[in-house]
Amino acid sequence: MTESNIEKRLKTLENHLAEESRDNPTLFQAVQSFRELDKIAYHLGILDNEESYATRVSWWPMIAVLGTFSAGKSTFINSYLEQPIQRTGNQAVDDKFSVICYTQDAMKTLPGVALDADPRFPFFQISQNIAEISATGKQRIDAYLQLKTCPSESLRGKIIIDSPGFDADSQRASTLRLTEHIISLADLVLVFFDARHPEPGAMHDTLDYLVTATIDRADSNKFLYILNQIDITAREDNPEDVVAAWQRALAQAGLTAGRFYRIYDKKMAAPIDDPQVRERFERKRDADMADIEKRMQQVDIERCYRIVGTLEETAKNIENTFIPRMNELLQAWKKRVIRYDVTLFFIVAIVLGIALGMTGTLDSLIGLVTQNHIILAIILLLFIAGSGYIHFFMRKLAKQKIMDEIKGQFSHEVERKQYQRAFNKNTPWWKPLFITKPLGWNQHTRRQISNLLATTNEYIQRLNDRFTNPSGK
Ligand SMILES: Nc1nc2c(ncn2[C@@H]2O[C@H](COP(=O)(O)OP(=O)(O)OP(=O)(O)O)[C@@H](O)[C@H]2O)c(=O)[nH]1
Ligand SMILES: [Mg+2]
Repeated sequence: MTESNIEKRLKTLENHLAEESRDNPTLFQAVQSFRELDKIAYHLGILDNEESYATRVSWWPMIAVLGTFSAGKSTFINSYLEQPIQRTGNQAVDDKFSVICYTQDAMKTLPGVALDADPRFPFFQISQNIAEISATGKQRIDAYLQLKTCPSESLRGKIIIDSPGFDADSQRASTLRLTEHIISLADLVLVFFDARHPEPGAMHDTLDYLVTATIDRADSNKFLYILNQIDITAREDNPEDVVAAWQRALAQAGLTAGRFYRIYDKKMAAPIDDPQVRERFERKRDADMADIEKRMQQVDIERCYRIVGTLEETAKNIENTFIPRMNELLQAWKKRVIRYDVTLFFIVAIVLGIALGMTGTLDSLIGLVTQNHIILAIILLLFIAGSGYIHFFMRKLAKQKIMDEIKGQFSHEVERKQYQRAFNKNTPWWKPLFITKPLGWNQHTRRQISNLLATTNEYIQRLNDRFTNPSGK
């Protein structure tokens, strides 16, 4: 038997998780739980055999690094990873987005299409979405994206995206769309500004785009605004003026408090002569850097909880939402079929009665069938066959009606599809009308779900032990 695509994807996912998080097996085990849930869903008709709940969660949190030209985005990433993975320089260096992910092996750069060929999920999805948003199709992915692998410990459990310098005025539409897309996928967005830039007020459009547009989002909490290269300002008579000008510009763009950091790269920094100034700069830098790194560490922890949370929610949803909803749909279908059947039965009876009565053939017909039992049998057979035909036709008609209703009721495509598929599975010709309990839903499946929920609790406990360490070990 050849292995299905979904099986291949799940195996690659498992391998990658095993390689990356040997000391944290919870996520690897979560894949097994997703597999169990898949089986239940196949049974109930919620999922197609080529689908898996595991492909609907993002397994690696994405940290996107955005910002203006030469703000030091790539330098920051290199220093975070302690590897010279990204080129840096004072001219605009990057013209592509680099998706950087963990490997045990050597550093490697692959073209954007590799994202498509690589079944490790997040890229798989990203590339699919990028193909959707860039009208020119998949070939063009190479022009915007590259994949880099890097054996840095700090990269375990996350993906970092380095982006080309941002300038709202000159940015190509496709890059803007890609930026937007990456922002929406990312779990944490670091927005870099360059303290060397003398006039932040002049960057109106860029600030609009990077600050104003992000501040009111529901997920605005995931944005950190970073003023980089502030070592340069140490040379000014009044270093605070530069920061103040930036703060004003950002406030004008809508950022009033918090999440505004000031850092510089220790290695790249110009030496600061005045020991007092140096001490002050270093202290601020270290404190802010620690905050930023903590948030980067946090996304790894958050994703563990998020994934286990999704598992739990999906399992609960089957029992608490899907089953009752399916039951309602089957009830509605039953009622509709009965209504159609009864209506048509009466129409036929009345029409026949009138026809027979008017033509006066009713009496002779009754006479005929009471004498000749063969004719009686034929008429009865015809009646049964006719009603049967009509009944099955009505079942189909009612099914179509309910299918249309499903279409109207579920605006979310994934949800709509699963109800349509399951409803279809639940209305085969042989299924008695009065059984409105969804097929495949029984004591056994119910127990499976409650076992799964117990397992997710164990996962959460284990994550708590690992990350919060309440026992003080
Ligand atoms: N003084 C100083 N220079 C820095 C700092 N960070 C980066 N640089 C220098 O600034 C220049 C630009 O850095 P990059 O990391 O290439 O900037 P980038 O944001 O990736 O630039 P693009 O990818 O071209 O948009 C390089 O020459 C770096 O050496 C810093 O904190 N202080
Ligand atoms: Mg760069």
